Amino acid sequence: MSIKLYAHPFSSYCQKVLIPLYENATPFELRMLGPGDEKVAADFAALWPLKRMPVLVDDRRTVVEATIIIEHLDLHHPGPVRMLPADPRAALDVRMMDRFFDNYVMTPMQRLVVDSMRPPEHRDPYGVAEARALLDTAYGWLDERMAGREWAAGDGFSLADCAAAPSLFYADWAHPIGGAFPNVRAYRARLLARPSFTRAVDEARPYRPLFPLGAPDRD
Ligand SMILES: N[C@@H](CCC(=O)N[C@@H](CS)C(=O)NCC(=O)O)C(=O)O
Repeated sequence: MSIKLYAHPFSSYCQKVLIPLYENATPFELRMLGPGDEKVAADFAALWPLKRMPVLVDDRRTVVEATIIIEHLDLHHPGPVRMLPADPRAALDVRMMDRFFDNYVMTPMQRLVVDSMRPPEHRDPYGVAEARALLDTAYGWLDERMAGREWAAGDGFSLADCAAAPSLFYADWAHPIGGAFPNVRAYRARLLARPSFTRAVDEARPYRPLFPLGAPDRD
């Protein structure tokens, strides 16, 4: 099998890449990154010393960064569900929304999670408050954007929705999307009902006790 994915099912950025793989039933081999497999961990560190997952190896090419992995799959292993529209102008809107979800939803969500894992004397309440404020602003902007829309960009499911699904999934756990943002809540529910993401969420279910802030009893 030519595609190998170094990943863990509970990781948000790994789920981002699992979604298009499942959408298109693309065959791949999962190199599971978890405690206990020193060989996989060593291979991963050698491939990408920054040690951020996912990492994809396609024959001899190593591809890092979830967005670029999805672009790589769309280019080299296209399936029936294209993640980038053929029209470059439409693709730009998809990429813009992909950046929105990574920078303004995933990043502050991760900041909340990482802060909760620090020893108490190294916690950063100011940074946590900043992250919560950024999430509220992002939810507000997205709520207006999603009014009357099914997916984040264009007419169909895309890279932007791959970024949205895990970021909104975990952001809602870390900093709940309140009733003031009904379009964001409805969009998150649509993403959860998408079979590719349902599958990713189900495969990650056994790891929920690992969520440092405590996983809520839902979803
Ligand atoms: N910019 C990277 C971010 C990847 C990332 O942050 N991955 C997390 C898991 S969701 C990770 O590897 N964390 C391990 C660490 O921080 O040491 C991408 O888009 O792929």
